[in-house]
Amino acid sequence: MYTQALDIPDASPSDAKPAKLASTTPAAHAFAHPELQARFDARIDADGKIEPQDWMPEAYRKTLVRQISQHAHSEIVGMLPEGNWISRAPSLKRKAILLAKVQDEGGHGLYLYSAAETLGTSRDQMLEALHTGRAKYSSIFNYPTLNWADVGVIGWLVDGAAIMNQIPLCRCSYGPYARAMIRICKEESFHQRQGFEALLTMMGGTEAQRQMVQDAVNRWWWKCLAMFGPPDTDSPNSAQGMRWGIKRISNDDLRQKFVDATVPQAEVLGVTLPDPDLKWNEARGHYDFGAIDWDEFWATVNGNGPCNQERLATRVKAYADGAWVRDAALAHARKQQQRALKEAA
Ligand code: FAQ
Repeated sequence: MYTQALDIPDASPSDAKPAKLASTTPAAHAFAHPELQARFDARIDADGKIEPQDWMPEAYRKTLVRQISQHAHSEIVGMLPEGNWISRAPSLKRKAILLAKVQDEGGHGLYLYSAAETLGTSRDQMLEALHTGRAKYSSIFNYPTLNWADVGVIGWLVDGAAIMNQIPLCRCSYGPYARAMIRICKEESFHQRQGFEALLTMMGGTEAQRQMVQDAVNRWWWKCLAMFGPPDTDSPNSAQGMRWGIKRISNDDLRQKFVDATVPQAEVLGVTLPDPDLKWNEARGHYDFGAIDWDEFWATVNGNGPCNQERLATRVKAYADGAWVRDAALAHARKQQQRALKEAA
């Protein structure tokens, strides 16, 4: 269903582009390592990969740690809204699918923390930033899942938006992140399809079930459009991220691709997307859509969404409750190491 090519669109659907592409690196750093900088720039310009052992500008490293750790946190916090429904799934089949999906999200978080660790930041540092509210995670996971249809809609729309954003990341210039994304995207594709299929089943059911789906779509649609991040004109990180080959397609272009791909799917389902301004624009060759409430988005990103406190508190408690597992694993590793040393002596 989501088979977008890994290419950059030649014609931009949006008028607003990230302003001027910034230079690759802060001048002072380039001055300190001119040869290394030149080699790095050449590799980026040739669309090559940067690996952990390669020299890289500190700003590139910092940007990657920021983005990859936020992405990892999103996957881990993203387990919570759907995890809430595992014990209440309507059938054994739906429960098994949901269990697998939520476990996948946990796995994605772990691949991503590992990718970020290759940049020299420890998992403890990243988790500390999350638990103290310094690190961001996706706005979308701060909304409640009120009924079973929300689980289907998260698969269809949230995973659908995530795939649209993540397929281009498979070509990210940083090797470990790009490689992690390939596997993640394959799994996200299953997540999206199972959500669509669950909704299709409900839409073929009773009037009450159809209303549940429509209600869930009404509540999630605009939040999913905001997930792609602020408009290109208000996106401070985009220009540099694109220059470095970390981001490949801008926030607005991805949002537009998502709308264009999703409208026909909504027609197949028989649901109405809650936007009176949504209509095909023949001249642009894209759907026009209404204005996103960016005040609500920023309030949520800044900690004031409906579930921010609950989500963070749940993660902090899970981390504290898991302390004995980490202690036991460390004690076991120490014992193994001592045994190996004794045997070698
Ligand atoms: N929520 O200058 P930009 C998933 C922040 S995974 C919160 O445009 P950038 C799977 C942004 O960080 C979903 N904050 O930033 C799943 C920046 O703040 P900073 C997560 C947001 O980095 C499905 C500021 O706004 N996916 O769903 C959001 O160039 C179902 C200015 O923004 C990823 O993380 C937001 N929505 O572009 C799991 C993908 N948008 O850091 C469970 C990787 C923007 O300067 C169930 N990340 N901000 O303090 C990316 O592609 C990029 O980082 C963007 C933002 C596109 C998210």
